[in-house]
Amino acid sequence: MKKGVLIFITVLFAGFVLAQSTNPWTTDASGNEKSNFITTEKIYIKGLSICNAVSSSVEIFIASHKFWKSGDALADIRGKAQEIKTDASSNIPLTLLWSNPDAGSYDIIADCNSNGKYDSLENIAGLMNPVFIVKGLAGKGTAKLGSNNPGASSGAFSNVDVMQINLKSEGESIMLNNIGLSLTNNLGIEKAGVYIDENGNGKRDSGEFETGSLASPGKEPLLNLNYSLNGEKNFVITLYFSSSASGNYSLIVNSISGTGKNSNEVIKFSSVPLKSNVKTIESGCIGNLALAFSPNPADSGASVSAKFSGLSKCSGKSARVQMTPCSSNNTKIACSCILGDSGCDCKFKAESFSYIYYGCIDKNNDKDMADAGETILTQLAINKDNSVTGDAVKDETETSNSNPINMNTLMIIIGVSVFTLLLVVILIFLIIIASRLPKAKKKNKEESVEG
Ligand SMILES: [Ca+2]
Ligand SMILES: [Ca+2]
Ligand SMILES: [Ca+2]
Repeated sequence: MKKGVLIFITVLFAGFVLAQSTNPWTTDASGNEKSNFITTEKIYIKGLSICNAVSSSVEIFIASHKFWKSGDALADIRGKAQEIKTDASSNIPLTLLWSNPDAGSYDIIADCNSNGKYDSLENIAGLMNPVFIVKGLAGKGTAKLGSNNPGASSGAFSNVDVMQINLKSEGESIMLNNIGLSLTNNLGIEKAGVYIDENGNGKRDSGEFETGSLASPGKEPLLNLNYSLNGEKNFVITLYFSSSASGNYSLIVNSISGTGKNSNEVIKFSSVPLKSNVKTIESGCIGNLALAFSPNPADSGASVSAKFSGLSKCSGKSARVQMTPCSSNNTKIACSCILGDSGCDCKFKAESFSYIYYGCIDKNNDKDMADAGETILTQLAINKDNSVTGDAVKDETETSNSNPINMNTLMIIIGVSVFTLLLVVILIFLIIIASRLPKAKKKNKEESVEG
């Protein structure tokens, strides 16, 4: 091939006289112009009056599409430029250009003067658009229930991990777009969420992020996701319930959709629908009892408001503030109230000393106040100026020291008193017996003498 000064046939002129959109242009194996390929297709090239009529061959570069400037270095995406023999009229006959193309957008540059650089007018490709595009083959997405998919269960839950799904992308990364669900019952569901189950245990743990959610979902909600799936990953679908929720809840995953990162194709995951187990939500009392006093600290003898909170589904239940432990039989109740939807308030008179009070409720109706969330300890401090004992009580041990006589102490006192009384009675009884004994002996003697 001749090097040096060459006279170029201008791109514009060649493009104008040709039916093809670029010169040279890409084709299929039969020589039909084609500019969109997939990675499994072979790409061919044809051209007309390339560079000039003098040269018998031309160096063709394939490079990623860009806006070329004169002097830009040429590097072929295939590793090496391709020298193609031209015919007597400098036409490029139908020639195989790339047999195993990579996905991307490309330009074709004929390096007419063989200097390894792009020179003005050499770029026979279109300026703004790539000469040809290669798309990756659309990947594959498969879904299945996770190996730690939650089983059926029941309880007064406020939220439940209902399903673990295992998603897998093959061929390319898939940007997850959405999950289509069917809820057997959506009454009382406040939110549906999808979490990345990093440790694969089928539960939503702290630090496992939400990748999609929907408030107040209907019966057929579509949950939008935002996650790039590359390989295999577990996800947990969680339902959140309001205090009015009760009954059986389950869901069906009807569709999972994403977009292929290379192919840009919509990918529908196979192996759906997937069905969850049934979760039974009991309309019980849930949450942990919280108790706050106002004012706190208070003046000695002041009216103090006790506010219960932290519970849901507990309407109608009685909560109380007492000075003795919730589990003790001898309750000394400061005040009590009936819970509404968001708690309840009651008032009592502050003692003259700081004190740690017990907040008590029987959430599960088992006649004790010893279950989780049924007891709370809250201190009411007394302002120093009005305080009899001064410092606030620090803990329960100290509390018992500064509290008034409790029932146990009273019982001990009564016990000791009864015991003492009994001893006195026995002593008196013994004295009487002892004083009558000599007389009886004397009488017996007299009777035996008479006999
Ligand atoms: Ca050149
Ligand atoms: Ca987890
Ligand atoms: Ca209980």
